Formats: sequence, C-alpha cells, structure tokens
Amino acid sequence: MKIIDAKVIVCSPGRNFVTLKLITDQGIYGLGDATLNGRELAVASYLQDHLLPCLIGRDPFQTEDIWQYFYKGSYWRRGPVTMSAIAAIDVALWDIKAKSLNVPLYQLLGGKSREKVLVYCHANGTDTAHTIEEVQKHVEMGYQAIRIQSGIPGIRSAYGVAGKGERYEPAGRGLLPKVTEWSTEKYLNFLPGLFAEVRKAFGDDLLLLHDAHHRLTPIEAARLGKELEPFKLFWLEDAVTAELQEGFRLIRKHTVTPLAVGEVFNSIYDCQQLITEQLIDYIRMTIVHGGGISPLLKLAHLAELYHVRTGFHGATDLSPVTMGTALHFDLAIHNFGIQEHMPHDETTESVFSHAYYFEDGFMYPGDVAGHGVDIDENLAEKYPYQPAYLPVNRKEDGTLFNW
Ligand code: GCO
Ligand code: MG
Repeated sequence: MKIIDAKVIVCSPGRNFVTLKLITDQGIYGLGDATLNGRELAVASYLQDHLLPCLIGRDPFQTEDIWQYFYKGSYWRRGPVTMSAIAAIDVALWDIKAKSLNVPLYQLLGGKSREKVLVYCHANGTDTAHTIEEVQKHVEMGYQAIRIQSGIPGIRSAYGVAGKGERYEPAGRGLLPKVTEWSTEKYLNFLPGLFAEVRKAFGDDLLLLHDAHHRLTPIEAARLGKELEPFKLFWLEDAVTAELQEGFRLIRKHTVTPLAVGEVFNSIYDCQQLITEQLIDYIRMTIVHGGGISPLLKLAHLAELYHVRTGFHGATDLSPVTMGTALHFDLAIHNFGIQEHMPHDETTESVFSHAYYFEDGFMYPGDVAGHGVDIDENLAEKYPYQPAYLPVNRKEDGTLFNW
C-alpha cells in the first residue's frame, strides 16, 4: 500500500480546525487533526510545504519509521507547530492501518481495557450561584465528573467563564487578541468558598475538578491545594506553568490535592521529571499536540510505571478527529484516568461526522473501523478560515501575565 495524495483542509465551522487527509492507492484514506489554537496556519504550512512532499510514495503501515523520519529527520525537534503536524500524519496513518485491517483503532492499541471512558465536562458561571446552576444542569445530563470555574468578585474576566447563556470558547475571532484581567489574591481568597458551596449543594460523590490555568507560583499553588483538601478534588489542573518541572516538588511537599498538568506539552521530555519523581497524578498532553498516537503510547507506558494516569485535554479546539482518536486510546491503555469532554457546537458537528457518543457520564469510541471520524469536505469549504486568537492576560497594574 502507498500514500498517493495528501490534503490539508483548513476550515472554520464554529471555530478553526486544520485537518489532514492522507489518501492511498487502495482507495482507503486516513484523517488526522493538526489544529493549534490561534496558530493554525503555521501548522498548515509546516505540513503542506515541508512534510507532505516527503510522504508521497511511503507505506502507511510504517507508523514508527515515518514518525522518526519527521521527528529526527527534520533536525529541529519538538515545539507545538512541529509536533501538531507530525501528530496529524501519525493519526492519519493509524486510521489507515485500522481501516485496512477492518478493526476499530483501539484493537491496535492493546484492545479494550475497559468498556467505557469516564469523562468530565465544564460547569462555569459568572458567580457562585450561577456556577451551582450550571453544575446542576450537567448533573442532570448524567455527568459524574465536573470541572468548576467561576467569575471572581473584583476581576473583570476570569479564565474559563462565559457570559450568561453563551458557550465558553477561548479563541476570540478578530485581528487582535482580547485582553483579560487577573488578580491572584482575589482568586485565592474566593476559590475555597466556591468549592465549599458546591460540596454543600451536591455532596461528596460528584467528582470535582478545577483548572488554575498556569496562574500561580508553586507556593501559592501549595496554599490553594491545602485549602481545597476538605473538598476532595479529583484534580487541580495547571496550578503553575510547568517549564520548571522541579517547581512541582514544592507543591507536592505541602498538599495531597491531586495534580494534573500537560495540555501545552508536546514531548515526553516536557514531563519526564514530573513523571519519574511522581510529582503529578495525571498527565494531560494529548494526541494532537504531543506528536500523535505513537509517542503517546510510549508516554502512557512510562507514566504507568510511576502511578501517573492519563487525563487528556479535550477542549473544543481539539477537533472531533482528536476526540475520536483519544477515546480509542483511553479505552485501550491500562493507566487511563479521565477524559475531558467539551462538546463541539452544531456547526462543527455538521462538518465532522463521528462514531463516538456520550451516554450516562461515559463516552464510547464506537465500533467502526479506524478512529471513526470523517469530514464533509464540501461543507467544510463553506466555512473558510477566520483569524482568531487566544486572549492575553494582564494583572490589574498592567503587567503581562500567563493566560
Ligand atoms: C482546558 C483548557 C482549555 C485551553 C484551550 C486553549 O483545560 O480545557 O485549559 O480551555 O485554554 O484549549 O486552546
Ligand atoms: Mg486546562
């Protein structure tokens, strides 16, 4: 079997997505996601101009050699643009392999280790009362694990919160990034009270998560983790920026609140210390930004040795192709923890059809051959790319801060 053609499809059905389609001489094709939120065109060009010309004529079953060819063979390693592009190729190849063997992808990754995939959704409100209403809504939908974010008194635009009646979408369309505002002091003073109210309203069984979105120092994260202990979080996510992996030692010394990190990582080397020193509990680097299925299998197996479980990123900027692929992965690996599920809007769903589905708090990848996600290219053309950026964040005095 040979790859005879490759297409990069950039579209914006509700938000921007970059999708790779690899076509073989036997008529079987595979799809991969290459979306990097706010930097989409850089990945599209990296694929189109630099990688795809080297792929034509290759045997799609050689997933490992092709991965190494693009990783080691470029000389310039790592980085989100490079790794998202390689991920798209890798996922499309695994999709082709599973389709030509006529098996669902999970069968090639170890087979089913479980029957269904536990997912968490987002409940976000403008204040505590609104957040509790949102939690209630998601409990009624059957979710057993919920990420809680809320507006914070005195801060104009906290992370993860939409206006009333709107969906939360981090990337704003427009030619310049939106500027949001931040105060660590106000956040730290507010958050334990929010979780106290949520526990009071819903009891102890609901799994609760929270994303600090890279905004604390290790000692601030340690204080937060300690103060949240009575509310038994499933995890506290991205408490600090993680370029300094040893920073997590300090958090760990002070709190038993479980820690998750890694949605912005793109290499096993971004987290090898976090994993081997057991400084985290969940690793969030997922298929699209981590270079694809091939390296993520290695990462998951390394993590398994150190009691670290997976908790893959699954916001709406990860396309249905990544969601479908991740669900096969989640079903197969032994040390799966939880999967983020932020449902796509109707326009996205109209362009990407998929075999995966949600039922009673769990997701299922579906049993069709491959990863089970497809794209309607004609419809995709009706939604051309629109410039969009993630926000930038400033402290109240104007200092540029982590978003
Ligand atoms: C999450 C994330 C997202 C990111 C977004 C950036 O935990 O789901 O933090 O909300 O901010 O995916 O593109
Ligand atoms: Mg996050």
